Amino acid sequence: MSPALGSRERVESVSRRWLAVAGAIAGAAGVGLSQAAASALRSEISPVQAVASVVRDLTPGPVALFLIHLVGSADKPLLLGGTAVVVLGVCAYAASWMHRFPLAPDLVFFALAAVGLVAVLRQPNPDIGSSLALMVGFITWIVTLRLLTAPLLGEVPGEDATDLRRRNFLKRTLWTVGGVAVLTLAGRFAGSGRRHVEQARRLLRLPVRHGVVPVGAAVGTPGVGPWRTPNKDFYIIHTTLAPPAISPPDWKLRIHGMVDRELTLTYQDLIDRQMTEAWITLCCVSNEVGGDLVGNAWWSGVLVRELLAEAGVHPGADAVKQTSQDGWTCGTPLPALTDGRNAMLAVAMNGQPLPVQHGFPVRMVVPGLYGYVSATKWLVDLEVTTFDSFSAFWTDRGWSEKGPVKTQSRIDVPGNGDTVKAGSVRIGGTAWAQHTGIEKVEFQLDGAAWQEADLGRVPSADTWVQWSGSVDVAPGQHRIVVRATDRSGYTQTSVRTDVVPDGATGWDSVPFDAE
Ligand SMILES: Nc1nc2c(c(=O)[nH]1)N[C@H]1C(S)=C(S)[C@@H](COP(=O)(O)O)O[C@H]1N2
Ligand SMILES: [Mo]
Repeated sequence: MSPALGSRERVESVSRRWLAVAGAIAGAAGVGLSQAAASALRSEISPVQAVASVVRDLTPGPVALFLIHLVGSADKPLLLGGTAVVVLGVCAYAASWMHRFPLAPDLVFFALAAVGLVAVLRQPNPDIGSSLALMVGFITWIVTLRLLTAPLLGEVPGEDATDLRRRNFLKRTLWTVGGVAVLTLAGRFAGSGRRHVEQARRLLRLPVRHGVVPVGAAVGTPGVGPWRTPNKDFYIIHTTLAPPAISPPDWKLRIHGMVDRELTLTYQDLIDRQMTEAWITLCCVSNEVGGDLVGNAWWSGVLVRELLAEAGVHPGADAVKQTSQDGWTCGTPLPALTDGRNAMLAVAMNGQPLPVQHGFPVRMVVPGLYGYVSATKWLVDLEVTTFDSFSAFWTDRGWSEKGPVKTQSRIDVPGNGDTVKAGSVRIGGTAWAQHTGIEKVEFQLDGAAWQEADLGRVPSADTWVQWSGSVDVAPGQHRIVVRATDRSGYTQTSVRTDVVPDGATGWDSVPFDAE
C-alpha cells in the first residue's frame, strides 16, 4: 500500500477488494443455483448454456466453424466455463462500486438476466424451466450480495471494526457456500429427467441383432483400430450444448411437404415395422486427412424409402429437409433416400438402443453422405421439398449444399513420429468410399514405387476397409504415404484441400524412425 494514501482511501481500497470478492461469490451462487434449478425443472437448457450458445453463434466465421464443429471434445466446457467466468467477473466488478453506487450491482444483475432471457427465448424450444431458472439466479444474486456485503458496508463501531467486518463476512460466505452446495445437490437429485430417459433406454428391448463382424474384415495388424467401432468410442459431433432427452413415448416423427399423405409415426409404429440391419461407416465432413471423425457400426432401423413411398412423394421434389428436436437442420438429396441404398431411421447402434449422444431415440443414417447432410440425431421432422426453397444449419455457415463422402485413406500404424525396430515393419490402416467401395489401397515408402496393400474383406461398399502391408526399413528416418482407389476408378490425388466446404482431400503421410 502506498504511504501517500490517506487512511480513508486505504479503508476504501481494502473494502473495494472485499466487495469484489462478495460480488464474485454472489455471482457464483446465482449461476450455481440457476443451473440447479434448470436441472430440477428438467429444462432442456440452462441459462448459462443458453448464453454460451449465443456467444458461440456470435463468434466470427472461421473460429466458430472450428469451435462448433468439434463439440465432441473440449470446446463445450471451455465455452461454458468461459461464459461463467465472464459473468462472475462482471458481478465482481459491479459489486466493487457498491460503496459509492449501492444500486450498481442490481442494475448489472438485471442487465445480465435480460441477456440470459433473450438467450433462453431464442432457443428453438424455449421452455418455461429455463426462464424460471433464470429468475432463481437473479434473485439469488441480489439476496446473496446484500447478505454478504452487509457486514462490509454497515456501521461497526470500535477499534477493531475491520477485523469484525471480515469475520462476519467470512462467516456469511461459508454459510452461502454451504447453502448453495446443498441446494445444488437437491437440484441434481430432483433433475432426473435425463436419468429417466437413460433408464427408459436401458430397459428397452428392441427386435435387433448385435451384428457379427464378418470373417476377414479385420486385418489383425496391431495398432489398426477395431473394424467395428464400439459405441463408447464412436466420434460425437453436434451443435447443441444439451443433447435432448426424449423418452420413446414422447417421440413423434412428422413426414410432410410435397407428399400425397402426411405421416406421423410414433416410436412404437417404427419398431413394429420391418427392421433393416446393416454395417455402415459414418464420417464427418470435418475429418482432416488422417483424422478420426469416422466410425463403423451395425445399425438397425426402418428404410426411409418405404416411409416415403407410403407418404407418396410428388414429382419435382429433390430434397428432404430434416429437423432435429434441438432445432438443427440438414438437407438430404432425395435420390439418396430412395435409390435402394440402406438409408434408414436408425433405432439401434451395434445392437444397443441408440446412445443419447448419438441421437436417441431415432436418427437418420445414409450410406455415402457426410453426417452434416444426412445423419440427423434426435430426428423429429422430415419435409419433402426442393433445395431451392430452404437452407440448412451448415449450408448457412459456408458448407456445401451437397455432401457426398470423398474417398479417403488413413495410416494407423506406424503412428506419427513412432520409433520402430529396423527390418520388416508391419503397417496398416483404413480406407473408405461409402456406397462406392474401395478397389485398392497402395502405400509408398520414402517416395519409392507404390505397393499394393492387402485388404480386409467387407460385406458391402458401405463400410470402411482395413488395409495392411509390410516394408523393410534401415535405421533412420522414413515416411509412409497412402492412397486409395475406389470402385468408380478414382484414385486419391495428393492435392490437399481444407475440410470447408465439402470435405478434405489429399494423401495421409506419416513420418517415423527406425533404429
Ligand atoms: N441434431 C443433430 N444431428 C446431427 C448433428 C448436429 O449437430 N445436430 N451433426 C451431424 C454431423 S456434422 C455428423 S458428422 C453426425 C455425427 O454423428 P455422431 O455424433 O453420432 O458420430 O451427426 C450429424 N447429426
Ligand atoms: Mo460432421
